[in-house]
Amino acid sequence: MAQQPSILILNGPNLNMLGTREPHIYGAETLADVEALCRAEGARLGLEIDFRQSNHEGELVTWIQQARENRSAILLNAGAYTHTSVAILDALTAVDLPVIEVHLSNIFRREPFRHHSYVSMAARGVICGLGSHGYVLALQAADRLVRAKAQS
Ligand code: CA2
Repeated sequence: MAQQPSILILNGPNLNMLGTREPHIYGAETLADVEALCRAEGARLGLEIDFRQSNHEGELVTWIQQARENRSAILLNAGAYTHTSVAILDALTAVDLPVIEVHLSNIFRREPFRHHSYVSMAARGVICGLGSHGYVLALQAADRLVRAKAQS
């Protein structure tokens, strides 16, 4: 592979608030801490990391569409849009890249409305309930998928 694979890491609404409230659910780390973890793991694996957050559904859709041009895989914590957004599902389906869905909390131990994920229908795998370490595990999974595809 000539260039480093590039991984788009997208974070949805309210994840910019991490570390300020509800640490018993989401942990005490800020989103900047999660980004630093991802950058460290990306450097270890030889992956370029593009880490973003938006509170706007349409902006997330646009970023997913643009990933087709120059990204190798997408890690997505769509926040509450996980449970509501057909638009994000459609964008993920169309982009034709490996998608790993990540959640900090274990959505299956929470309210019933969090048990259904539209994102899962387009995801190769889902990691939830492991806090920020889930992002690290998801990057390892993306690395494996991308390198296996490059060899095939
Ligand atoms: O567990 C996750 O990662 C979630 O995607 C987080 C979303 C939630 O709607 C999903 O059901 C599960 C919410 C993120 C909001 O994060 C906050 C953190 C601190 C203060 C306020 C919100």
